[in-house]
Amino acid sequence: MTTFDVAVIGLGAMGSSALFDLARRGRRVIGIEQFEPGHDRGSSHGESRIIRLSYFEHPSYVPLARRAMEKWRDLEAICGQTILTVTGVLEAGYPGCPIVEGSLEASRTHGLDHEVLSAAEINRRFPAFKLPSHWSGLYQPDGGFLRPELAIQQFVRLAEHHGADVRTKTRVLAIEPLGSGVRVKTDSGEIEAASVVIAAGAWIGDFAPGLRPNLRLTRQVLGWFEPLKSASYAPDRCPVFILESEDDACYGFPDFAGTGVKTASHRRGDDLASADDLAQNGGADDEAQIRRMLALAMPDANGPLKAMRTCMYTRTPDEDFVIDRSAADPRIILASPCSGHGFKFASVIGEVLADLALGKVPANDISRFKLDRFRSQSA
Ligand code: PYC
Repeated sequence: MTTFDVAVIGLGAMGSSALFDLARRGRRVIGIEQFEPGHDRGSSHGESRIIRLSYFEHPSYVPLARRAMEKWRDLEAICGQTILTVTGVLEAGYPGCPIVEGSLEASRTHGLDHEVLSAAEINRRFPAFKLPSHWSGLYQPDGGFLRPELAIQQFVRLAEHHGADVRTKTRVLAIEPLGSGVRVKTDSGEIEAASVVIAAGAWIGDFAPGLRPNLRLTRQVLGWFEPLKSASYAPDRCPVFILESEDDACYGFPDFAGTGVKTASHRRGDDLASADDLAQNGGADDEAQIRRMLALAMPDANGPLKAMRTCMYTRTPDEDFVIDRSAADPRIILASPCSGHGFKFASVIGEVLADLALGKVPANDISRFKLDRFRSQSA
């Protein structure tokens, strides 16, 4: 039987990055993926993902975001492709809304570049927006968007270049701790590794049943709309945006690829019983829901529908990530429930996971993501 230093299960955002980091360090590593790298069945597809430094969720994410930014630039330098485009990020909403207040706190705590703007100032400066007059916002110039499918494919390609064994269309059936390592049984054979990183995204509960009660899988619908005034939505005029009304929070991207303005709700999402239940379609109700925010704050983006697609969030009760050793066996590392805001960190989380898998202490503080914050933690 082939033995490895580390087996990485799931080559989505976190797994592909960990695979690359380990392979680059010269480790014998295998990556196992049930579909193909960059597939559209999980949580890491859909053309664009946000990257931002001012982090409304909590200021303690900021050092991780800074390191993620460096690591994305590092990936670009190695692969020669543009993964990260800076457009600035605008967060705006009703007076006192948690997103703007949270970002302001993170900006002040960490001395980040930012501007606080009234609705009138935003509407004047960025013609993409017609925000209600009582709203206000925070603009961070250093944020922008990432290309998720391209990033994952590059991580996997580069990992293979450094000697990683990559098995796609291979389903993991069981993970069994042994005295000498961990056995991974797949539908096409078995391998053994000294440690295992489980980065299976929405499927992680299949391998860590103790974690499952703390996870909620939701179906998220992404919509692309043809802007009525296309010049206002070009990436040099329209920043990435996150907008918070009293009953929803939506995020979106300028029309950088000619595919339309992409918008989706961050708060809403129907529960899914299983990750295998995700259907690749949106319906009239989904479209109407997304259009409500466009009508309220960006009416010139509310043009003909160009596409709708779905993806999944794996939500924890506090919306913070899980990155920790399994309570059942410290050679098993769990990562990837990221509550819909994790992709931007994939570049640094790969480094963190590689450190954990090799028994090192990661340079970044990941104490916020520990399993023991859950009551049911026997993962
Ligand atoms: O990744 O920053 C993010 C994000 C916010 C809302 C949805 N994704």
